[in-house]
Amino acid sequence: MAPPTRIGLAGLAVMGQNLALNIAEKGFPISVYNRTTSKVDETVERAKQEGDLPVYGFHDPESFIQSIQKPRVVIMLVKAGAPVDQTIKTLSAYMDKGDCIIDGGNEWYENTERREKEMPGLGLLYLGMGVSGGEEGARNGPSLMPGGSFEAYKYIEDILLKVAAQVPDSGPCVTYIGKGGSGNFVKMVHNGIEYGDMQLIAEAYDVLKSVGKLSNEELHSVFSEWNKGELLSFLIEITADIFGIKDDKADGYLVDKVLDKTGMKGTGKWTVQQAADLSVAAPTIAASLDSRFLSGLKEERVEAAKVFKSGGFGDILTDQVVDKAKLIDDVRQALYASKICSYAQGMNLIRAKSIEKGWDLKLGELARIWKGGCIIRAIFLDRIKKAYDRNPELANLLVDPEFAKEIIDRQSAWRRVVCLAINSGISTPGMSTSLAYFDTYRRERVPANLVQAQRDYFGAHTYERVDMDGSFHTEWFKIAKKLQD
Ligand code: NBP
Repeated sequence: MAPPTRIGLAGLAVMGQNLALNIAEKGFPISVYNRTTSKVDETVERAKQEGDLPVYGFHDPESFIQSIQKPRVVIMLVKAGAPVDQTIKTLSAYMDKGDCIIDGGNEWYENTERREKEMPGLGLLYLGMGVSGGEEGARNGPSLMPGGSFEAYKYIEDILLKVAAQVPDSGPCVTYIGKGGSGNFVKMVHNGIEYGDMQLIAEAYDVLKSVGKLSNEELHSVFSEWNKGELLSFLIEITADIFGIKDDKADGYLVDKVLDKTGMKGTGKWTVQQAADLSVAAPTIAASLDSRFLSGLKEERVEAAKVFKSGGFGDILTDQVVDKAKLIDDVRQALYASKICSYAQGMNLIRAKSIEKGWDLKLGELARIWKGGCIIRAIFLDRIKKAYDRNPELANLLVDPEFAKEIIDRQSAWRRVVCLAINSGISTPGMSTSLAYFDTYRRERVPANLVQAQRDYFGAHTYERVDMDGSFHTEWFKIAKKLQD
């Protein structure tokens, strides 16, 4: 079949190439283009190899655009930021009124909103669409988070419904997210939650390995077992796999040879910055970001370890005998309870932004489209969806009756793990701060009264009282001085 094709895709690196093949495989002929033309030929060759898929390659932007049926839709999958602006400029020169551009990258949501505002000047429609699931998801079914022009969404809805991951009982992992940059914002928070999940899993590993002295073989079987229950998820599954993989360059397991330095591309940092801007507490996600920063100080940590070792301060502070089976069960429960806190924070951040921007986002629907395709896919998301179905106005996942019960049932194990880690000198910032989040949120009275009194003392910031309405100020200093005299 010759063009016109149904859709175009520009940007054929890992994500673009795989998404293009996925779209073609679902029966939609697709035109493809990339700045460096060798990637175009590579994609067309792959399409041939993978079953003669209807992928048509173009080396110049004009013939690429002309090959697509009108109104034209082009998905861009290029590096976020300036490359997106440059690609829009290149492609829009040949596009007509009513055509649509979709940015599928991890873009900062305000960039999407700026571009969306510029589009009417060009007569074009615009969508910012989060795509999650990495290379494998893009090829076989990602979770898609399109936001922006609803008209544009409706035009390609049939494609997205087929291309997205399909989850039995809950359908394709795509929904129209909302207006403006909401698709990118939701994808950003998804990534922040992903940071939290990965950190909590890493802490579970550290406690089991460093305190419980579990071998890689034991860790492999523990995580495989966990993946059959409430923790069933993509990240637990790949973690189990990692513990089973031997080094192909030397003796032992590969995981022990990987340098303990975590990279990052920015979406976790944006999530934490947004949480601060919106005054939403997201300590689990922030702890995972801080842990990545600290992991990057490898050389400093090596020196610090020497300083403390020479002072008689070993890596593990206690050498207590632990009951392995009990420890494994406790860590499982601590991981699950911490995860509830992390998701509660992410969801509250999305809700706060939705209110600020008037996006009217449906939190339960987001949990549904994250059930397949994406990195945080997990059986757990079904419970979150049900919690928001029960009460769309739920103030916090922690107070959903089912989650509240789950936390109460697990809190003793959770406290034991955090205490054991602290006493052993093993840092569990994600689990510890999740517990602190829970313990702060569930308490009727917290020591903020003292902080407010201090603020009024030195800055006359005033305070409210528990027993009468109004705003009060006390001359604390004068009274204290009188008492001293
Ligand atoms: P990259 O983010 O590595 O970007 C490479 C692509 O951008 C290539 O096609 C490259 O063209 C193009 N590009 C660049 Br760089 N500068 C350009 C410019 N000035 N003009 C035109 N094209 C330009 O690709 P990726 O890893 O496939 O990711 C694509 C998007 O999807 C990103 O926003 C990423 O954050 C997001 N994402 C990635 C993943 C993942 O797992 N990798 C997952 C989810 C989302 P060239 O070939 O000519 O250099």
